[in-house]
This record gives sequence, structure tokens and C-alpha cells, in this order.
Amino acid sequence: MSFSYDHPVLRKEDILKEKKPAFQTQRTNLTQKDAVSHSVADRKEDNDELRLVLFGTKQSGKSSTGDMILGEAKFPSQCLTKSNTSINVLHGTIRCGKTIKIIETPGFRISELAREDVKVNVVKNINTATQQLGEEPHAYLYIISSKTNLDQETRVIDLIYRRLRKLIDKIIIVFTGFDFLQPKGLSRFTYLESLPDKFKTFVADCNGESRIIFFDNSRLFNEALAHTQVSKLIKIVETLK
Ligand SMILES: Nc1nc2c(ncn2[C@@H]2O[C@H](COP(=O)(O)OP(=O)(O)O)[C@@H](O)[C@H]2O)c(=O)[nH]1
Ligand SMILES: [Mg+2]
Repeated sequence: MSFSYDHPVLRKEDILKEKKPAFQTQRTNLTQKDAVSHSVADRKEDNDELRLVLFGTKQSGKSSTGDMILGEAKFPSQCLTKSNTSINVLHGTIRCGKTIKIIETPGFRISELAREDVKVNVVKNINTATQQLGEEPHAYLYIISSKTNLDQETRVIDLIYRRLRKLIDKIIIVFTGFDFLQPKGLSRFTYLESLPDKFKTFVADCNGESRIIFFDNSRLFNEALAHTQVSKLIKIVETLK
């Protein structure tokens, strides 16, 4: 279970469900066979399951966002061995009555996107997530640090348009580091206004601002903050199902 506090909207049966993990969380480099047995053993009604894939540059906040959703620190942090960031990592939890499965794909450096082998790998890792989850993900969370130079980030957008276009209908843009923006007096609105044009077009193609969410991962164990952010995210994912 990820949270021990009383969730305001949880019914009693939800709380009981939360006490019993639906499946073992795992760090994995699953083979096709593993992925199939995983999905058969752990399958729940599709309505109750949310399958998410996180992608983005290194240090954008993928693991932190994954941990925020899980309610505990499970995704590998940068200080662990390098191999932790070179394979897809799967974890899961039960939250708000939903079984949530999350895959973090390995991060990449913007400068590396000039290389064909890196682009191929990024695309491969994102596509492989479907096999690992056993079924199509409901949403792909494109994680971007709000500290990032967004002019550079448009290279990721180029990659999405050229090689991952079929995912655009399922992409949710997650800006991490909301706690950095607030002290600068930047609201969500002013920040979005300042996006480079290419980014604005991308946002429009992703169905506009309804699929953008800001995350403050600086206080992972702040239950109220976690609840607000994760509930918002779940609502957006539900619209994509
Ligand atoms: N202040 C703050 N730091 C964050 C936030 N999200 C991530 N970080 C930090 O950014 C660094 C990279 O985060 P991580 O989740 O490991 O990035 P990843 O490489 O994309 O998995 C870590 O030091 C995190 O603590 C956030 O919302 N606010
Ligand atoms: Mg990570």
C-alpha cells in the first residue's frame, strides 16, 4: 500500500483494497514471456486499472513523478547504479480504488538526440512498455522540468512528431518543479504563455491545456499535496480511456 492516511474520497472497501497489494512491484527488464504472465496473473477489470508510461530527458523528474503517484520512493534515483536508468522500470500500486501500473523509460540527454541510435532506443523503450504492461498504456506522461530550456526541448517534440505521432492522442504533459515557478511569481498561465511556438502547437495537438499538469515533487510525503496532484492526474487519464 502506498498511503496509510485516510483518503477523503475513499470508501471503506477502497481502504481495505489498499491494504492488500494487487501485485508485487518490481524493477524489470521484462521479456515477452514475463510480460504475458505478469498481465495474466495481475489482470483486473480494465475499468479499475491505469497504465502509465513516463518518458523524458534525464533529470526531468520522471522517477520523482512516479514516486509521487505511488506514494513512496520506489523508482531508482540518480545516485544508484547506472544500469538503473538504462532499462524500463515497472512499479505498481493501488490508489483511489485503481490499480496503477507505471513504467519509467530511461532518460536521455537532449544533445544525444542528434544520434540515430539514441533516437531509435528512445522510441524502442517507449514502444516496449506495451509488452511489459501486457496491454496498451492509457497514457504517456511526457515529463519536463520547468527549469528546462524549452527551446532545446523542442527537439523531443520533433522526435514525437516524426516517430511517435501515434501516441499524441494519449500524451499528458507533466511539468515538474512547480515549486520553482511559484516563488518566481510565475503562474501556470504565465508559464504556458511563455512556451516557444512549437511547444504551443504541440500543446494544441495534445488537445490543449486539458492535458497539461504541473507537479511539485519536492514534498513527496506531503499527503495533501500528493492527493491533490495525483487525483488531478487520474482525472485526466480517465478522459483518455
Ligand atoms: N524541487 C523539485 N525538485 C524535483 C522535482 N521533480 C524532480 N526533482 C529533482 O530533480 C532531480 C531529478 O529527478 P528524477 O526524478 O531523478 O529525474 P529522472 O532522471 O527524470 O528520473 C532530483 O534531484 C529530484 O529530486 C520537483 O517537482 N521539485
Ligand atoms: Mg529516473
